[in-house]
Amino acid sequence: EKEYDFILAEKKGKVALLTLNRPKALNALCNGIIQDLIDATTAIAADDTVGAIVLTGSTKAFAAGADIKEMKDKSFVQAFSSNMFAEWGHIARVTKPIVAAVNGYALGGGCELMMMADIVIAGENAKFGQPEITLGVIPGCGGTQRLVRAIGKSKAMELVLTGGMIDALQAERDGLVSKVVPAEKTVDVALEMATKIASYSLPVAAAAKETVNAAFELNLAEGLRFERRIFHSLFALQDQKEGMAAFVEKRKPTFTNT
Ligand code: CO8
Repeated sequence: EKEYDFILAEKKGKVALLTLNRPKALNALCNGIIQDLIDATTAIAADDTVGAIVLTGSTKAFAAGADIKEMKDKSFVQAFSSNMFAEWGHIARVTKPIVAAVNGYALGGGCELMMMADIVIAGENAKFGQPEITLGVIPGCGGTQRLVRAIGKSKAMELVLTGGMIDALQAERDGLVSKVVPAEKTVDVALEMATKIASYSLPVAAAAKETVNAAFELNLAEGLRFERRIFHSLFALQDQKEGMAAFVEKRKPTFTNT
């Protein structure tokens, strides 16, 4: 377990629990938080004992967006030549499954970070929105792209163009989150789900994640072909032999990530 400035990183069995921890600014996503997240997920990638990640914030805020104070005086040239926010893509490329446990505000970059996770568990008090238009900008980290794929054009347009918020139940109806639970249970439910995911073969879970994510990039014929090829490749794993043998022998499988 390593110390970070802006996040807490703990191991709960086979799950890494990452907690955004910048309470004074409602977890506004300054460069330091992002760097900590990149460093922590890089360490997790190299750790065979971790099978899944839970990403959470505080009771009041998952994250209230990119840090407005940090970016407000930037010039176009500074934004462009530093390719501002490009480094966020790292989180979307993490190969281990990420369950986001969201309480309170998930706004702007906070909502965008959440959409880089694979599954979202929301507390009843969660609120989601893309308020960038109220600041004179637009979403810059997937809010115009992932949100449309998640909830469709009209609902995404409404959030992006009005800057308004939706609550947890609306987000569940819209398909932005998979489950709504009492706020005090959000992290436990996410940990339970991540623990289940981490009990399976690591390479198989990574293959499942990559293949589902390919649905966002590929047309149907290419996606089905990609799926079938990945499926074929899993027959090279000991864990496929073990999983199927265990079924036939009516016992629990012991996966070895090989
Ligand atoms: N950036 C910097 N500081 C923030 C942010 C933020 N996004 N959000 C809150 N804070 C700070 C406040 O300034 C305040 O600090 P201080 O005490 O020093 O004044 C502290 O957090 C507490 O906030 P409030 O007093 O405002 O708390 P309230 O409970 O009254 O209100 C809200 C909570 C409604 C969430 C309110 O804080 C708010 O509207 N925040 C801004 C939300 C927003 O507009 N987010 C979008 C940011 S822009 C963005 O994300 C662009 C994305 C581009 C790509 C992103 C990639 C990461």
